Amino acid sequence: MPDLFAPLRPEMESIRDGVVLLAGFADSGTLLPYIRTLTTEAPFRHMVTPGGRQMRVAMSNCGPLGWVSEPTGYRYAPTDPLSGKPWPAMPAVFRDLAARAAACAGFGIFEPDACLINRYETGTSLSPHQDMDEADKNWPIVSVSIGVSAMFQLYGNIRGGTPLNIPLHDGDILVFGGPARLAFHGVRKLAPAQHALTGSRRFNLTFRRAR
Ligand SMILES: O=C(O)CCC(=O)C(=O)O
Repeated sequence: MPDLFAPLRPEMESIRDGVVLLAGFADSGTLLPYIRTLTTEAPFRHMVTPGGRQMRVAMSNCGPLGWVSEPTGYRYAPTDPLSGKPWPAMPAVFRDLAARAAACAGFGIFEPDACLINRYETGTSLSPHQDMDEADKNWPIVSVSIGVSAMFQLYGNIRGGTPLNIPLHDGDILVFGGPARLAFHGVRKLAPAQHALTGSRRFNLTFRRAR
């Protein structure tokens, strides 16, 4: 069933210097079967932070490198610690989507080598954080929203303050880089809602260049 609230045509909005929202840029119907296959190979799991807390967002990865949180710290790993096997390959449609989004948003060529796959259930939030584990911060971050809408919270480059609340809907892509590359950001608790393709869940693909 088509999502009656999805925008008819993608729209580009400059949110602030270095942050661009591409509304309705991605087709979740195309992406979801890949997410299902990838997470059969490398299942979603709740990683543990260096502080010993289990993350509420369930995560997996695809691509040459995967972001991992462990009691010993955060890192990019070529293999899945659960299986010892390489992360599943990044599908060409994922890579192309991320590259097109970055180019459209004005960031030029983007060649991601890591795709973090996030899954949110009702009530799940993501605490404010900076994406700090990548070697070269000149590459942007490309973040794709799928399913139930969420409120993304964008802060400045230092912790705290009042966030800018950005509603993200199915198919939206947020690209941030340049002066906003190290902006703190998080996601508010997912409100109870239903999406035709994901039920009560939200998925997010975060594309990064780690090395
Ligand atoms: O789910 C989102 O929209 C953001 C995800 C995120 O910030 C991250 O994975 O670092």
